[in-house]
Amino acid sequence: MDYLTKKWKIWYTSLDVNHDGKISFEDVEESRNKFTNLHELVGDKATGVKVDFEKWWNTYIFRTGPGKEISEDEFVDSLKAAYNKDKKGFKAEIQKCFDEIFDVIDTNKDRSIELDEFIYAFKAFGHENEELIRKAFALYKAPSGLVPLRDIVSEWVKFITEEDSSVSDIIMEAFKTGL
Ligand SMILES: [Ca+2]
Ligand SMILES: [Ca+2]
Repeated sequence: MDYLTKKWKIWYTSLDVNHDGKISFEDVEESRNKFTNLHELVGDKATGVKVDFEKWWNTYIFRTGPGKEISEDEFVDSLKAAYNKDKKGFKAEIQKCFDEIFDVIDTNKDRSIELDEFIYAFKAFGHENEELIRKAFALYKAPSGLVPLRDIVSEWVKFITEEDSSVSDIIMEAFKTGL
């Protein structure tokens, strides 16, 4: 459980887009604005992405109520409760969580993530160090430069749900670099 708790805290920090120490609706606004600006989305596409972002945050991140500021303790406690109640159900929820966000991040809808999509996604979530983002992308060892959506999602699901710290974990490695 300690290992999972440690990773959930890293996840919490990674979602604090404006780096003010808490997750609030401001992080939703900032992430979706950055994302649409970086991809230069306009009109219906921009609106669709903004709606999808808000829905994702409300469904999976604001665990105490839609758009309601959530502290690190509340976030971790809520994940812990869900995990302890039903591990299989928790894993299924996290699978959906990352399926949904990567569907949005895959802007060209080719069911894979290329370097630019990867960089824009991390930048949208407040991670600006492009060198570290590039290094993290390289961890996927994608010879074609395209990481299939299912591979990228399964790594995130492992990061959030795997309690065995001896299992190799790309996301954990990436965050260890200071990403
Ligand atoms: Ca914040
Ligand atoms: Ca893509």
